[in-house]
Amino acid sequence: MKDILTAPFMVEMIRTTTNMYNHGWDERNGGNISLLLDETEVKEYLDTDHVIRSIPTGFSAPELDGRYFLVTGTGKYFKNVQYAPDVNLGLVRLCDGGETAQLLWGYTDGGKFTSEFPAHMMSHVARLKVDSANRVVMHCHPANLLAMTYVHTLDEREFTRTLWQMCTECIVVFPDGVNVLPWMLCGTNEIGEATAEKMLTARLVVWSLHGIYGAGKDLDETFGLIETAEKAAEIYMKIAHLPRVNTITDDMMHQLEERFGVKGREGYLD
Ligand code: 2HA
Ligand code: ZN
Repeated sequence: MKDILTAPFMVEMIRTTTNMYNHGWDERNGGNISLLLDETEVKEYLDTDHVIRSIPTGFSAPELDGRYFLVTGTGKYFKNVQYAPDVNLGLVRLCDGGETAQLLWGYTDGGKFTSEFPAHMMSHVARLKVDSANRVVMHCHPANLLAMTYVHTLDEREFTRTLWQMCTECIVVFPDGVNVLPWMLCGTNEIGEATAEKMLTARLVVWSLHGIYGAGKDLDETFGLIETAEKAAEIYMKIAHLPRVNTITDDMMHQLEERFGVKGREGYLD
């Protein structure tokens, strides 16, 4: 059996949580990540018959029965993942229709998965319906996106259009735009269901006055997605209070669509 700390998925998870912390997106215990793994890759590192303990999830997700996830722990700091991955991360397999998570590795201090586990698992179900290559759900608290939800309308079309106008490449990176949830109590099945519903039409879901969710095929791509939206929000927060002299017009965005072979969300461009 190979050392799980050398597994590419583990190395990438450690690098990503560290990088996110260094970006200031994950203060204290802020943020969480879940990464869907293939059973064959897990079996290279773990005896999958050896269940350390079983943890009730509090929701059902029959679509994910038997699936493996590497997940950040509740109350744990992204800052510390690199120093003690086995305490701050856990590898679980869902069973009983998603109602139980079998711990196969990690959470060695007796901990468990993130409080946002419902939002993560329900979002995986939603994204897998529209993109079978989806593997990652990522949540964090980037300052400018968060700030923007205090001063910008939460209308999804308007929010998306503003972000697209802030950097030329935005419409290319997230042509499906950004969906927006109003403030809701975090850590609940309700916000999980609402997030998953929004994930059916976009890979980015803003939680107003809280943070953002991103989804993608790997950690690098999902990080880059949030990074791009956050950069756009940063530009917005720099210019929102100033007279706008120039902007990226809808005509320019149509040129980008053609050049890069993408299609902006239906009805979002004039
Ligand atoms: O657990 O970000 O939304 C930390 C969070 C909860
Ligand atoms: Zn959060």
